[in-house]
Formats: sequence, C-alpha cells, structure tokens
Amino acid sequence: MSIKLWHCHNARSLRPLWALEEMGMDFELVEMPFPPRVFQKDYLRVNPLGTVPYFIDGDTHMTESSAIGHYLVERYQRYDFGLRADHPEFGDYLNWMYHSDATLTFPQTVVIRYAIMEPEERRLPQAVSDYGQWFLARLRRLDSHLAGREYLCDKRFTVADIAIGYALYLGEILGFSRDYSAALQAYLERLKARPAFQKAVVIGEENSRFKNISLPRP
Ligand SMILES: N[C@@H](CCC(=O)N[C@@H](CS)C(=O)NCC(=O)O)C(=O)O
Repeated sequence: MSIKLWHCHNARSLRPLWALEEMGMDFELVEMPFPPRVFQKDYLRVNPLGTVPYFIDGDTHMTESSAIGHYLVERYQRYDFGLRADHPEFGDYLNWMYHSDATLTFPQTVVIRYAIMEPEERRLPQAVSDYGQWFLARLRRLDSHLAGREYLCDKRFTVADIAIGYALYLGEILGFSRDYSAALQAYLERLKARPAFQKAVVIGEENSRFKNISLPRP
C-alpha cells in the first residue's frame, strides 16, 4: 500500500479521507489530536507546516485538501468521481474545487482561530463576527448554482461536492448552518447521508476537541 494520510477529526483532512472512502481505495491512516503542532509535536517532522491533511502516495507529497481529491481522480483515472478536461463543465468543476478552500473555508479558519484556538486574552470578537458574515455572504454563488441541481456538476456526485461539502459541514459545526438557505441545507444533508461520509466523519471522534463548537452569536 503506498497511500498514507494524516488526519484530525473534522479538520480539512476529512476531504481526502472521504474521497478515499468513496473510491474504495486502500490507504494507511494516521489519526491525530487537533491541533497536532500542540498535541503531537513529532508530526512537525512529517509536515513542518503542522497542518492536516498530509498525504503521501509513493514519491508524491501533498498538503492541500481539495487538490488531493483532484489528484486521486486524475492519477487513478477515477472519472466516476470527476470530470475529464474535455467535459463542457470542466472549468466549472475546477472552479468549485478551488472555491471550496480559498473562498469558503478560509474565512472560517479566521473564525476558529479568534473564537476558539487563541487564549481568551487574544480573542477578537470583531474578527469572529466579520469573518462569519463574510463566509455567509460568500455562499451566495453556491446557493444560486444549486437551484434545480442535486450536485455541482454533470448531474452527479464528484470530488467537487466533497470539497464544497466539507466547507458547508465545517460551517455547520461552527453554528452557521442556521443561516443557510433551504437549498444549502438540503444539499448538505444529501452529502452527509452518503455512507462514505458517515464512515469517515466518525474517525477520531472519541478524543476530539473539534466538534459541537458554539460560537458567541452577535
Ligand atoms: N489549504 C490547506 C489548509 C490546511 C490547514 O490549515 N488545515 C488546518 C485544519 S482544518 C490545520 O491543520 N490547522 C492546524 C494548525 O494550523 O496548527 C488545505 O486545504 O488543506
């Protein structure tokens, strides 16, 4: 077996873990407490950034959760979970893949840092509130895209749904789903009902500090 994934419960490493489960691939999983740079310092020898995911496939080493799904589709020709470059919706598919982390997960990480991770005296309620609103505003494009669609591209489930679905799921953990539209809520429920998601999401749950987070509401 050459694929190895380092993972923390509910962190972005859920994206590649979910993708590997969907594809039924063999892999070795290293599950760690979050954040590993504090609770598993030897992980810094594997990934000096201290972030998860960390993914190895032979000589390939990757740290970007959405890119790993894209890699798996291309490297293993798993177009049952992705779109080929000559597909008319290929650009749209790639856009959702990148949108998932750069546009939708990034503002949530500012919220997590300044509401939860920093010690009390360094917390920034203004940043938590502003970046929370920013995240919700950035869902506008997804919301209108989902009108009349069950999945993002090609009328079927792909790794783009995993990438975007994780951003919505993280928002749910942080309490933002109260403000999701009915279409976003239904889409998230559809994704969470998948057996591969249900198998992946519970891994590491018993020792996790990264669940049921309730943020101060404005
Ligand atoms: N852009 C990267 C970000 C990876 C990242 O920042 N992961 C977070 C977890 S969601 C992390 O490991 N944080 C721990 C830390 O910064 O110490 C991705 O998409 O995977």
